[in-house]
Amino acid sequence: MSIGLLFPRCLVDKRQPRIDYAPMHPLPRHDWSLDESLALFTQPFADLIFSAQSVHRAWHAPNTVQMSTLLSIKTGACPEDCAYCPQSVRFDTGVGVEALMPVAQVVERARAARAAGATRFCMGAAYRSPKRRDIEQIAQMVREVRALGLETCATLGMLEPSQAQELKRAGLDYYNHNLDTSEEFYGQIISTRSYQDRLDTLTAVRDAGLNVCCGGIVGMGESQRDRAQLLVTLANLPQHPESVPINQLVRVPGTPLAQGPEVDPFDFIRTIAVARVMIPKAQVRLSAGRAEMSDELQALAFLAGANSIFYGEKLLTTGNPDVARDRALLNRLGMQPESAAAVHGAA
Ligand code: SAM
Ligand code: DTB
Ligand code: SF4
Repeated sequence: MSIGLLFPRCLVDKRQPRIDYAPMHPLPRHDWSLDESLALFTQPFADLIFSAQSVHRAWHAPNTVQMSTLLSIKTGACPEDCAYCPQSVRFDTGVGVEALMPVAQVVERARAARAAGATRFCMGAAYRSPKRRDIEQIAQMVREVRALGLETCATLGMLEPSQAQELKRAGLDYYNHNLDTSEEFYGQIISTRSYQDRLDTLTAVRDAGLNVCCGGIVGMGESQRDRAQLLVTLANLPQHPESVPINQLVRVPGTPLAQGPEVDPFDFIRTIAVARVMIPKAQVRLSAGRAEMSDELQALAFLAGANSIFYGEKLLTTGNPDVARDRALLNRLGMQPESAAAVHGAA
């Protein structure tokens, strides 16, 4: 192990006052065991944060945050029974039903997101899987949003290979499809589709040449072992996801998980840190749940290796910190948003 991994250079070499950890890290691995993942989770907190921060600095600009804005392009009345979700038709959550948005309206919202400083626009739909005519309309959204110089992301449920290919041809950059939790715990949260269905969609997305955005939710009553196993599954995919959203459950009244226990904030941060260590090149996104988090907890998440957020007042149906609060937080931390120029070379 390099001494640089253990001590900042400023402590081992007095001639170099610059704090530079310059750790030597091996290439990303795809052979993680559950025991190794659990060993990371159970390290003393400071040791885990140090490992995560070291890995983060080896692969990423340490003070840059990628910002995605979400838009629900089709809301509510979803036939699936995901126990966390306010959009399932089975739960009375007060979420209104809205048909697929017209393209022009989506483009207007994307333009506003770009003006506010987002570099990626993520279109979410409450589908089990999209129909042919939906894909045609969404492909047009993708073409027009991408023409604005934004990266495009969509999350539409399960996809057939041909649908993934059509979205790729339209210029889609990322597809979000979360495994949410371990295969073992999954059955307690969702009964209307299998873990294998999720993995099959991830394969279709990858084979179409799309970037994969895949992560999970902390706070559904899962154990540390389930969190560790989810990260093993993600890290052992043939190719790591480019983006890993770590959501804290938003406990929406009317959903079966509304009354669940609160997550220990340190356990949430541990999940981010272990994701950073095991999937080192990915953008690890501090995702849902930020509206309930203090600035200090979010700073800890960045320290643990999160380098991406959802940006804008709304997630899909629930709230998110407003733009002014996020701007102020990044400013106070001396962090900056990923620049638009870094994305497609756009203005
Ligand atoms: N219907 C599609 C699907 O499930 O793949 C796309 C939209 S769905 C809302 C996208 C993701 O949002 C889910 O996989 C889940 O991880 C996350 N999500 C939904 N409700 C949430 C909640 N209450 N708290 C945290 N994350 C949530
Ligand atoms: C993801 O991992 N989280 C986002 C996005 N991918 C689609 C969604 C969070 C949804 C939170 C509940 C809501 O606003 O409806
Ligand atoms: Fe439907 Fe997606 Fe919500 Fe599940 S998470 S109920 S599939 S919108």
